[in-house]
Amino acid sequence: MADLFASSDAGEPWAEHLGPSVCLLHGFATAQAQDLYKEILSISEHSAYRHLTTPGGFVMSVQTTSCGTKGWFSDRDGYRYVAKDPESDAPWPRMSALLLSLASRAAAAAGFEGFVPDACLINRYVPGAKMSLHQDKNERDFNAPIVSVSLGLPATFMFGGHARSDPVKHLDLLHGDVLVWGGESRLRFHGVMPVAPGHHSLTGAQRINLTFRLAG
Ligand code: MD6
Ligand code: FE
Repeated sequence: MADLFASSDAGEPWAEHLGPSVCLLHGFATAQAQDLYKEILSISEHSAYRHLTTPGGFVMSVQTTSCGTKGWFSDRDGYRYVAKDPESDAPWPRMSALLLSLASRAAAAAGFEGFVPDACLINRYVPGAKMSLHQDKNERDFNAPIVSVSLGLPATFMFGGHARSDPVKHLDLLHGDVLVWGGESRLRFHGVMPVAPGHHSLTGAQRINLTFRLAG
């Protein structure tokens, strides 16, 4: 369980409240990281990582796959959730009990009880990959939070406001960290700065991010 008073140096998970309905759960996923990573490898063997194209025609630098009953997808026709992997026309791999329980427990630790995601977006960042500022607004119900799990190489997360031009806070997201945002912060702009070169003992030269959502 997240402990507000534990120190990060002790390697114990601890919760940091960063604003209304925004909580950074330091090290929340560290104990399960190896099992998570194994599952992610197996998911990517069924639904391969791919560079998606934005509606504007840009190829994203991150590589993406999904699991769950819905997967996030983007092409010239827009951003959306789809029940099947458009590359294989097969359903996305199922969301395992390990993934579901991690997402629900993290949401609860951040004050969002009863979160049951139906979509888990998996992003792979190699050094240089980034994600521009955006809002997550393809989901049907903005009452559910977003739960974002970081594995592997560290990244600098940008957390802005409700307008693209609002000032941005920079957060370091390390291996095992889980960031949860919802409520009045659910539609805040966010993004990821280019990942710096490096090596991580579990993932090698990659950052993996899982984002759990209720797409609806
Ligand atoms: C991340 N990803 O990869 C954060 N949002 O660390 C996102 O914020 C995100 O990858 C909406 C759609 C796709 C994404
Ligand atoms: Fe997002």
